[in-house]
Amino acid sequence: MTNEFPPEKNLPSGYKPKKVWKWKKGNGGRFANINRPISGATSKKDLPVGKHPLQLYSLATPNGVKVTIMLEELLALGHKGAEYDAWLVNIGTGDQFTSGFVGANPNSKIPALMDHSAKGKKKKPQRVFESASILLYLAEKFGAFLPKDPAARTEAMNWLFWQMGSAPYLGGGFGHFYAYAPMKIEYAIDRFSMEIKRQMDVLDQHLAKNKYMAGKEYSIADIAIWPWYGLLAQGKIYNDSGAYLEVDGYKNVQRWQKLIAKRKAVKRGRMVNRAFGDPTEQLRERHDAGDFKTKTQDKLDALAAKEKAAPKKAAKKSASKKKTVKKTVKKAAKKK
Ligand SMILES: N[C@@H](CCC(=O)N[C@@H](CS)C(=O)NCC(=O)O)C(=O)O
Repeated sequence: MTNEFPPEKNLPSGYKPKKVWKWKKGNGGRFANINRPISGATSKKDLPVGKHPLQLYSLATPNGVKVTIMLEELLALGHKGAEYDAWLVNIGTGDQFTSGFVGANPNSKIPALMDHSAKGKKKKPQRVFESASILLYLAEKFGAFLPKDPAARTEAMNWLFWQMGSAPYLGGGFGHFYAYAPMKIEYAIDRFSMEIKRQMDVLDQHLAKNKYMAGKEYSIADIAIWPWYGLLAQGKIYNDSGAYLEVDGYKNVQRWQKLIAKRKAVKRGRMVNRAFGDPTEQLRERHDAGDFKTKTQDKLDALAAKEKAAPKKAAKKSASKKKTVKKTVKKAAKKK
């Protein structure tokens, strides 16, 4: 490798890549504990299976939210077959490395879907992994959110694949170096800021002429792009990155992101498998449409607190009962 710059300008100063890369555990910033250069399961554990044909194993990161929005949109459209169980996969503690999850996605990344209504020759449920593959699978299964017109359909696919190629620069590139890396590296932050500003401008120019990504129709392209670029435009990811990248200036992206944010299914989808932020917006597991009303984290926490207090109350009651019995016994003894 040729290096035009003096090694003392490297980071750390004097650093030169060795001939062969070696794994140094725990030096990769936030998430270093789950990163490793090998794949496969580290523990044996089956995935839970609920009552619906569609079983989702996920977490409410932008990639996870794409699928929960899609499922909630399908249900809102009246597709009862899209009812699903959503199980929480805690990627911080390594749930993605269990044998069950690796069976659903050998790449060990959320989201992963198992369709128990589509058993193949081996009578096994169909696994679907990679968020765009899941969106396309569901769009084709239910005949929804993918334009019928061939030109518009191709445009939806163009933008769906654009998202899959572009978002890693936002998450793994900009987001990582701006928010998660163990030190701030000007070169890396500049490189990825430039690319993300370019991507936002691509979207902005396209959305100046189109209501939605594929034209007139809301589609899986919007569902894939919004959780990344819509949330970036809202300033909701990577600390204060919205101000840093001056996202308010992308007027057409702002118009589009607001239009999508208003959708009921988008609001619901964002809550599913969410285990962080405001407890009223966290539905860590979803097994029924009614769960949005009764199983958000604030409600579960209140119930747990009540249950915790209940035995104490009961113990207090029985203690005071014992005291009264003792007093009565003493009184009775005195009378004697
Ligand atoms: N290209 C994949 C990316 C999925 C992905 O990166 N998932 C992250 C969370 S957003 C993950 O599961 N990370 C866990 C890990 O890397 O071990 C998709 O779109 O489904």
